[in-house]
Amino acid sequence: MIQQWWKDAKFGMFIHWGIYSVPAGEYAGVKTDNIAEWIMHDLRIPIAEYEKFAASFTGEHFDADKIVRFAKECGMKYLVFTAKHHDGFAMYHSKADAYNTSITPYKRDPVRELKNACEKYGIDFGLYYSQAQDWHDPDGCEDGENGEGKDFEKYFKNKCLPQVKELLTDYAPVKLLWFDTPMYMTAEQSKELKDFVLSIQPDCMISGRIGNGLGDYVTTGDNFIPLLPIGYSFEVPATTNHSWGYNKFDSDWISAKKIIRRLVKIVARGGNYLLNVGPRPDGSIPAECTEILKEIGSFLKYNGDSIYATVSIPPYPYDIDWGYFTYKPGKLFIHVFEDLDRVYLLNIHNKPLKAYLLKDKTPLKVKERCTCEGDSSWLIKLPQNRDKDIDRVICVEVEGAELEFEPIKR
Ligand code: JFZ
Repeated sequence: MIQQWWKDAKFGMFIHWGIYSVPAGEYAGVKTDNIAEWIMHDLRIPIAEYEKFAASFTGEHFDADKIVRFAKECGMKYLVFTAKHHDGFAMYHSKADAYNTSITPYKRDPVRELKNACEKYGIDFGLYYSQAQDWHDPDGCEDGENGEGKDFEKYFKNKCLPQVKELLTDYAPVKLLWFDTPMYMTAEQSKELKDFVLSIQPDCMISGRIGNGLGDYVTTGDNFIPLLPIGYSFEVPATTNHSWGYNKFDSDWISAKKIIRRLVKIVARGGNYLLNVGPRPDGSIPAECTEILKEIGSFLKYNGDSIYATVSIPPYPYDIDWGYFTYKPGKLFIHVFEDLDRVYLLNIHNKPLKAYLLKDKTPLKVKERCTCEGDSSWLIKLPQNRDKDIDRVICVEVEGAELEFEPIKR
């Protein structure tokens, strides 16, 4: 069931870390042109060859405490870590399957370390688990194969369910299980998995990609932001470059400005944003990525009230191209992306009581007037944007618990 902590959180950290970070986008002199964690599949690397990457997985700079503290400083409220990706390698000390971090020189258990750090810093803890695809298990699914000669039930009962059980019991409470790519799973299998999770942890949330419409919310395609309210809670998973797992060639970083504005857009439409980091095999995170996250953190430090615990609102009847609205009972936040010297708005029904720039409380005046056509209007003059803020957030305290837009009159 959807939980309030998740609805209020809005912004989380996704971590894709596994032995795919060792080849980091290149195997035997061939570069993959797809996301790096798919290299085993895309370059047809034989299991015995791929297993060898475990020997170079050193993790000496992996510091769960530092990562979680950093996520918190950047304004992230929850964390989702890849406990097992499609390559079948478990990133924790699994008793159900020996193919896990114990066999690497790193040896440690990052699920344990991240869980402890999340508890320490008050970050809600979630785990990613590839429930259908497993390219290491002879009976796991693989994209593009029809499963001939495979006994999926065997994999499902002998690896998937036992590992899910381990995760839910040894690292409890897991607040969110992020299942992925449910390919070929029947409705019965998705239902069995869901019931199994809930029998162990009734409060555990389940991502949309458990399959067959059984998730607690919709997981959209990467960076696909719904245009209109879809009637369900949703989460947009996304990267800061292209790949989820570390890819040494992927230097096409997305600017913090773009990411901050995407966050605002997603939150304005009622969704959550789960933003990825892909550590190197030594556990370090590329500086380009941490710089982007820091900038988002400095925006949220002063403007977080316009993001966290906001609620979805009806669509504004006009297509404004300079920003977005977010709302929580009694407070309308107007996000201004452009260097406007005034904001003029029609058809907001609620009475404005008080207005200010959110980041420093600079008082602003809302001039109310009825247009010749009888529409209500607000005029808010803005001071110069000396700091060149990516998003200037105006907070207008309003009457009424619900935000109401008046329909466009004929
Ligand atoms: C999946 C994984 O295959 C990928 O490696 C990564 O973990 C990502 C977060 O999730 O990739 C997907 C799955 C579904 C869609 C897009 C990428 N989709 O529905 O558009």
